[in-house]
Amino acid sequence: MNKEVGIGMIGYQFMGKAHSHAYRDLPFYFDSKLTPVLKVISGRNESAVAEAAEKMGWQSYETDWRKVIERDDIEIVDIVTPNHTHAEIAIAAAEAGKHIITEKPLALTLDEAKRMYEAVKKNKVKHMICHNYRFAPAVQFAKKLIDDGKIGRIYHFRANYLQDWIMDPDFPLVWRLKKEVSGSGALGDIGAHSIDLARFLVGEFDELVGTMETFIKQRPISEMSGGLSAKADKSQMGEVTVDDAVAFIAKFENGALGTFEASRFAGGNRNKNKIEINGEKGSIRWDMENMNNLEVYLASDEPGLQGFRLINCTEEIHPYAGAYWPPGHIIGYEHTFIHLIHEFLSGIAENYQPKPNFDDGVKNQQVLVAIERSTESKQWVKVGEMK
Ligand code: SOE
Repeated sequence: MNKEVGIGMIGYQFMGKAHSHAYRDLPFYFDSKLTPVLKVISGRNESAVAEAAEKMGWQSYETDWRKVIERDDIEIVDIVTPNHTHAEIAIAAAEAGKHIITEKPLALTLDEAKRMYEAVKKNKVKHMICHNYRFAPAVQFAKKLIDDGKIGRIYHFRANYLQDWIMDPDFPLVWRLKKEVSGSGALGDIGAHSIDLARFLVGEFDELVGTMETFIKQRPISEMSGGLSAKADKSQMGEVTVDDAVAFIAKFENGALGTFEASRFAGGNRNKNKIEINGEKGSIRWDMENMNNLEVYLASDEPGLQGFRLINCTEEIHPYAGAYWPPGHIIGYEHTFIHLIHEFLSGIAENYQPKPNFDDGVKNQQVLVAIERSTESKQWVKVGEMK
């Protein structure tokens, strides 16, 4: 029988659901040497958090996150709250000796992100940031192909992360549209995922130039937390203080060239998280909306048969896939979180520091800051110089 590990989750909405599901399903498919126990979930709205606790299978709930961190039976604190709360909660959790998993982006500012990283290092706890898309079997397999030299030297990394959920001008001013709560808009919310995929598959950023745009500058003020098709009464309007879209080009330390676009104004694209890599020996394409598939082109294929082949990454040989069903039986979005949490629990059980972690969160945040600086200055910016 595996040792049990007590989980305390702060927050309970969209990501709370994704993480709760992952803890519950994980032991069914993977042996992480630790069995997660959903001890306590917290949120400020008592009736809503009580309902979430009941529905998602948590043993208890709290309305003050500090009570979660004080509990001796909690070894892991999972932070799924809006971005402006990550630093305070994570630093308090680290000081209480808890292992920590945090939603992305790591923090509101680079300074906060660095303080979070210092706190986890000082208190010797394990930490992860929830860039779940790297855990799709097809993305992990792409990484293996690159590491095995199948693609050769990488020339291009191309990413579009496109959504359209705020295109309606009547969509309310939710927290993701307020800089003081979210840090940035499309940039940190979805662009950060593309940046993570780039760092995972290609390497570190050297320099970049970019620009950001806010198309709808005023929106109705509303108490709504912001369901995807929310509409609000327009009697009171407030300012949108984040970007709606961002585009940038980058050079990587290894000489590859990157082109990136992240937008919440790309009509018809619900969650189009797409990448393409072109190297000296081949190319790779992946798209989250068909997440089990990887398109691979190998220049070594015989003439006449060259082109992108479609690989359904559901075979035993594809990372994580063998834990589920026979080949061809696909998995989905929620499974990327299971894989990430499996990696986290394995890191704790086997005493290694899993990735992506707070160090990756800081490096990702440096790229976010560089894009903001470049937008202001209209100049190329060195990512490593961001303080
Ligand atoms: C909303 O844009 C959102 O839920 C992001 O916050 C997530 O990180 C992304 O995976 C899906 O879209």
